[in-house]
Amino acid sequence: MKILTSTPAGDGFLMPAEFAPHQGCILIWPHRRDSWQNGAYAARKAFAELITIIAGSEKVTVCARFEDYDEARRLLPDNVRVVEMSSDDSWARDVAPTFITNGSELRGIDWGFNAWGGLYDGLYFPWDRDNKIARKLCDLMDADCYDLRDFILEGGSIHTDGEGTLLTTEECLLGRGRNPDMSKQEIEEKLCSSLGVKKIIWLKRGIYNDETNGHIDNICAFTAPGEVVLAWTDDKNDPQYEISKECLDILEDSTDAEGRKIRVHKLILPKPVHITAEECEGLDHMDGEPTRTPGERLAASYVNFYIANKTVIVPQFGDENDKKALELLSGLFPDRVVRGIYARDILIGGGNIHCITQQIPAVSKT
Ligand code: KQY
Repeated sequence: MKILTSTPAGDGFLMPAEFAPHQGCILIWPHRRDSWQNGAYAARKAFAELITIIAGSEKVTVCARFEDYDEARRLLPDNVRVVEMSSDDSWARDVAPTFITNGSELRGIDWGFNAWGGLYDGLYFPWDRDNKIARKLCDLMDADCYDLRDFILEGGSIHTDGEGTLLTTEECLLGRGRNPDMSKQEIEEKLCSSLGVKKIIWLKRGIYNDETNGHIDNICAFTAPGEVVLAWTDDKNDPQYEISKECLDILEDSTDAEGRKIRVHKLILPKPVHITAEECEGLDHMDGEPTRTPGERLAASYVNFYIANKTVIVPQFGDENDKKALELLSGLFPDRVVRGIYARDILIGGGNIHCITQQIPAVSKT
């Protein structure tokens, strides 16, 4: 593996859309006891169910700590690769490389990671194991690696359409905890030179009370070039209404890099989900992430789905809107089977299915 200091776009590389073909997917086995209740027991079951579905249509690699390796190996199907790797937590979307391609070669980007805001408003300390994962995975995948550790970015804060357009939020990328010394224009230039995009659509804020500072992947996602789903509520008394309406107005007023108007599909949210006292009891205190407070609203959203080669896997919350979300997404992904998995145990960790997965784009063999 070579470490590269040139720019991906200058070298002819770009980040494909998630709905383009994948050669694989990466996840990290959960273990952090202040993120996952009851020693991560229930979260591991949910991860295993998700991994089993994804492994039906792409090669899955799971990173597990030394002490968790045997259990991960036992709970996961034989066609899943389990590798030993240290980590601070389990958010592959944010700590694995962002993979880019020129069509025939795969490379990775190693962004800086500071646990969603560093010492300013980050979620745990230290985060140095997580910050080394991208480079280790590039090595494992035999992918040359761009060293962009001087720029703090998590994969959950960007979505691309593979045709030159990127979606993100100001709340996250312009927040003080990431790159406080860079202007909006400098950040745009960095995204364009790294990901091969030409146009950035900036939404203002993400899902209400999202501890990632409003990651895009919980509120809005491309389903095709020129088409997005947007997390939505019709309840004007919900603080989420104003946030989603603001996003809708921006999107409806935007064109993408190809000049297409954006078509917005409203993906209705579940009713507000709050953590219970019993669930909080199951979270252990550690030096680092503050534990949750009973009654705290969790950032539940159906937008946090993963698009695998043959399936789309969507979080379910035991809510009356679960089925509606599956129906809407089935219509938008007619060539894939849309499947729900019960994801409250992932949500308690602070994210969902998209946040724990990182796709590896397919490349054509030369
Ligand atoms: O949503 C994500 N991409 C990560 C969530 C991190 C939460 C840490 N408790």
